[in-house]
Amino acid sequence: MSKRRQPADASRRKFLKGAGLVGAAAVSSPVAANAAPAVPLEPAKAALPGPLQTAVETMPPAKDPANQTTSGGDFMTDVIKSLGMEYLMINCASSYRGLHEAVVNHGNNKPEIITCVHEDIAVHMAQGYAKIAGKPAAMACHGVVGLQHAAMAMYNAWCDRVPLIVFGGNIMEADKRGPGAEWAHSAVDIGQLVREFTKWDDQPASLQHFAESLVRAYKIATTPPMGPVFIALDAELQENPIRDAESLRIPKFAPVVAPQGDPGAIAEAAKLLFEAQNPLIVCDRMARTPAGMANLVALAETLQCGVIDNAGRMNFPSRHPLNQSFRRVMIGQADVILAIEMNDLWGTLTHFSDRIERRSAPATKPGAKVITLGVRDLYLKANYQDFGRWQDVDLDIAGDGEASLPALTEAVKRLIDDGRKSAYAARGEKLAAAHLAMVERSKTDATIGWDSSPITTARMCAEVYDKIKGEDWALVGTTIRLSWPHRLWDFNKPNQWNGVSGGGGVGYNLPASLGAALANKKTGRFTVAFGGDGDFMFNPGALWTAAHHKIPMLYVVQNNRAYHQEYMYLVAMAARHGRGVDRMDIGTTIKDPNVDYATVARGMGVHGEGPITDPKDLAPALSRAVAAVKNGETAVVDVVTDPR
Ligand SMILES: Cc1ncc(C[n+]2csc(CCOP(=O)(O)OP(=O)(O)O)c2C)c(N)n1
Ligand SMILES: [Mg+2]
Repeated sequence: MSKRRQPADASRRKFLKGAGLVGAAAVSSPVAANAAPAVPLEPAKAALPGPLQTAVETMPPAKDPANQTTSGGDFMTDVIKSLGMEYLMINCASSYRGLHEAVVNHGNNKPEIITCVHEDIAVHMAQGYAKIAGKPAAMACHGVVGLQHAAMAMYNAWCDRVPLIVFGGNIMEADKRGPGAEWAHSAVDIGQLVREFTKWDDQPASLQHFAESLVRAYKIATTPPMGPVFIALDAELQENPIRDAESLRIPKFAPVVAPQGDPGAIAEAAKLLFEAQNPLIVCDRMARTPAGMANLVALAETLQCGVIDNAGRMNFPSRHPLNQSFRRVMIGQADVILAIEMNDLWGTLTHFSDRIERRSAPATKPGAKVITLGVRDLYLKANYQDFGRWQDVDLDIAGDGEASLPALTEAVKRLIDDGRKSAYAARGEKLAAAHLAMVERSKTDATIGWDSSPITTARMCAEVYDKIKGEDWALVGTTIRLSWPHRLWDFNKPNQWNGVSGGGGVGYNLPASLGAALANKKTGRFTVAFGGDGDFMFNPGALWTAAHHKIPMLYVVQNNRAYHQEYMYLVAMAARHGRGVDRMDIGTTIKDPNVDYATVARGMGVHGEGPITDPKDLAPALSRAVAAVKNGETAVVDVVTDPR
């Protein structure tokens, strides 16, 4: 008999019981070796006194639990694997312990479990991953408490139209719930917590129901407009033996072929664009696959028109001569605007200010025609208002942007004759010159304050680019309003960029970048990201996951020691109210004490550099960090920047 199984000293047991210091199961578990195994209650969980102990001590012995040779979780694992999901991001919890154990043992850790220290990290990782991998990851969380932590990240993914499969453990049958926490963690309708920002949810009541619901959920999540879905996992269903193995069937998944715009409407759009003097393309969450960028380049080159890319995805090469993203003035010059998969069309076509009072005016010129192409409005919900303000349009084509572009390009090509071709070429040359001027201006602007300390964000971005431009790099995160990479770097490949948070929920950048890095790890792509210090402080624990799972990533903390955006809002508010701005750092700064992010990083087991205040120290620190990343590590570089 092992020492661990020695019966506890009777008087000590009595004392501990009396003091209420240990749970009932902990007291009663050291049974004699030859006694029938006790009901395997969870130690110390729900440490309720008195009645529970009586119940435990008088419980009849259970049937030998080892007789169970299958579990519902095994079948669930098989269904998850059948959909090709590679990863399961989790923060472990008893409400889905059946699935967890089955994934590890029955599935041989496939899908691979990614251990996360907060549900917000797990969901954001899955969001960042999906945008690079082009397919969803699964995420599992603990009943209503885990799901409440997951919720804001799910909202970001919802606003970002990113497919995620979120599982939440639940115990549906009240008579099966153990005392204490299992009640507090269960719900009658757990999906209700996140229903307003998921595309679909279900609570399967049988294993076959689970299989059909998961395949349906996967299909719904990955059909444009994409989004997160939620499946409640009943604990009994996961943990109990499979009783009806012969009748269980994994449904066949056939991905939906993305819907294309109606041919008549496409022809009409082509005619409007063909005839326009100054056609303009604006786009946002357009490229879903590597084909997206090439499709957009083909249309823009056919028309020789400008493209304003709001950069929700890697839509258009940054150095393409037709890229006019930093020339918003073009919106006011265009006579026909084609808006593809726009998130906030009104916001893009409108001047808005809230500095004196909230005011707006159209940025378009009177009579300009607006064509929309996309699936954005095919699936909306009422409560959350992320659909943005109403925008008048002239031709509204429902169809996936990326999938509809080739037909539109062909329709334009059919209209173009030689005369038009030369007019288009002249238009393209003017745009190319304007693009070059824009790039040159960016380079000049970037030199302002080059040697100053704190370091300018322009210099930070230029120095980072210098170190990574020879790699097969992907930028997978930037701080709010950090436009220098898109102004200075040469983005020319699909997946070199994957957009932003979607819902503007801070805490996205660090874990989502890590999720993207996980997807990039397979391809050997070098992952780089910038993140604010404020964002970092929401989820620093993501770095532990980076170390534990050996995910390489260069993460540059733009450390302005503030929630600077909010600081600026406060300054504007004080100015508007005619009051002083000298106390605006109250509640908006992260100093006194300053956070040492490199030390935090090292504490989590990843490489740390900084804080870097002298710009001359930046290049050597980045070299060391890049070397660490190439060695398979995550490296954090803390750059103390000016507030811009
Ligand atoms: C969950 C959440 N909390 C608060 C905010 C409000 N907010 C918007 S920007 C911002 C500052 C973020 O700080 P940091 O990442 O350092 O970026 P900075 O503004 O300093 O560039 C905050 C707190 C938010 N958008 N989301
Ligand atoms: Mg900041």
